[in-house]
Amino acid sequence: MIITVATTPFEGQKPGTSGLRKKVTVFQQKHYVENFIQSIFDTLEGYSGRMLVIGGDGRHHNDRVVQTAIRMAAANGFGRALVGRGGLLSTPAASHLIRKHGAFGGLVLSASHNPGGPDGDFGIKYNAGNGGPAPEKLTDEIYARTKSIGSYRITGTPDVDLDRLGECQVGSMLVEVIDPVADYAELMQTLFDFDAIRHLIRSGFTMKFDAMGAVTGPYGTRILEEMLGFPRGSVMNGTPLTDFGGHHPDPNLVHAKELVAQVMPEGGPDFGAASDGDGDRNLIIGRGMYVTPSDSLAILAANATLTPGYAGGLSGIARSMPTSAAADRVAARLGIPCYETPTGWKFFGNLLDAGMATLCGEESFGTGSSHVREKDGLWAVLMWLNILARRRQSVKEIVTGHWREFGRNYYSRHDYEEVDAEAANGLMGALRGRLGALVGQHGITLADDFAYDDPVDGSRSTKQGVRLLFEDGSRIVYRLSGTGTAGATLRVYLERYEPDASRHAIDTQEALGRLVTLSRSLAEIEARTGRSAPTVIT
Ligand code: VG1
Ligand code: CO
Repeated sequence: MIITVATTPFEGQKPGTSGLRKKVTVFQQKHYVENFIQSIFDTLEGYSGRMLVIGGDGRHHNDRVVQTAIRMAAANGFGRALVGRGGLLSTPAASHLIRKHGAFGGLVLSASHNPGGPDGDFGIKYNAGNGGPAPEKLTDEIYARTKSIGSYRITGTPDVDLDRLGECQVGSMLVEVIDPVADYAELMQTLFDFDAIRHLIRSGFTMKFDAMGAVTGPYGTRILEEMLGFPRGSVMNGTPLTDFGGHHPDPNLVHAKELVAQVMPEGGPDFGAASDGDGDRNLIIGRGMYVTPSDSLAILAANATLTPGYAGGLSGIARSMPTSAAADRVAARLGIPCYETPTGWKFFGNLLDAGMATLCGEESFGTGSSHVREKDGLWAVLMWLNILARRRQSVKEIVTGHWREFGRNYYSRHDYEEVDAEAANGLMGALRGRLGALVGQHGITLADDFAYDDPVDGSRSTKQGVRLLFEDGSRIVYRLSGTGTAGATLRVYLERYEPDASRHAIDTQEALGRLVTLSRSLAEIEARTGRSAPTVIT
């Protein structure tokens, strides 16, 4: 039943910040998916007879790749495959399943926040036995293998019926199609006080959750509406569609505008939230108050003990380097360490496994904890709901109160999307070449290219973003995206700390105005890319 198919390498099968991401049309080339999956299997050792978790965010091509992955897992000697019904699994749910069942690893099919549909993007990520994204060492090995691959193994078996729960045999591998939501929902109940949230709802508290036509629809509907009792319709865009209903499933103020328009005005619901394509990101808003992801991490950390899962306190906090230092202030107050890692969730894995950090966050709408090894959108929503249920204050009151206590880190990210790749690399190269010369200018006290030494395994990751630190504690950070599929995206991160509560109500872009102007001139953004302004501001 096992067929060995001869193949030749494809160029550019290099995993980026989070897996291999390309246009759907690239993945549709004959052997493209097979080459990459076989390269993953060839790089792993000891999986014979073990379990593989398989699922994705339901975007175009998901169904085909799930079937291919099942056949290849069977042909390569896995003993069992756990597959979400309909081929669906959110990224955090997949992480949980790997951990819960002691699986060898998992394949998560998603291009996350990137657009879907036949002309959109597709992606494949490999998660290891701890439930977390493959570390850099492993993705480097996988990439090396893609360059020399000569054949792959696959069974000649028919498609598995993914819509029917239950077991079936594919070659010598047992396939189990499971409810994608059940285990995850059970885990959430162990972390949060669902009764307290039910009380809050009965007192008249309202919310809207925007699943953006992506994978969190079934998770949000089951947990928020059916289990907690929010009225039907609280979840919007709750049916996963192959093109996300035309949504760009990136939960920020620009792409979640339907939600923002409902929640921000007077008379809107008390709380609004959204998640991305694969369910690992979160957007949190209250009436008249957008919570930046950096602030959200800090506020969750400061209030964590109000929730059952974290009542015993936190061992530490970790944030990606470009994320604001708001969480650092909370960590200092709590007397726990705060770690600064490169961008991408894979860098949190070791800290979580070692019990050194409990909460982690990224400025890119990613927050999570030691409950899984991925960022987790609905987890963040439920943690906010639990805190709101205990504090009985509005989101706005909680956020402004936090600023009064800890000071406010004004924060914004400016993205220059799809710029010419050569120009973008030239810009970064020029900045790197001038690091020494920049110190002393404009109050810059430190200019470097961020490098990270993992405190657990000692590995070093270099070139993780150019940082400019100013004498008043402000920062500008420049890095190129590792998740885009067309040209290059330059991300510029801006941060300024304001301790004075009488200056906490300034518009963010205005508060950061001087830094914004400087960020453009210092890096010669317009001269080098032809862009006088960013395409997305968050
Ligand atoms: C972006 C974010 C990063 C995040 C990554 C994956 O990466 O900046 O913080 O971990 O996306 O998120 P980049 O390299 O484009 O800046 V997800 O939800 O798209 O898997
Ligand atoms: Co995502």
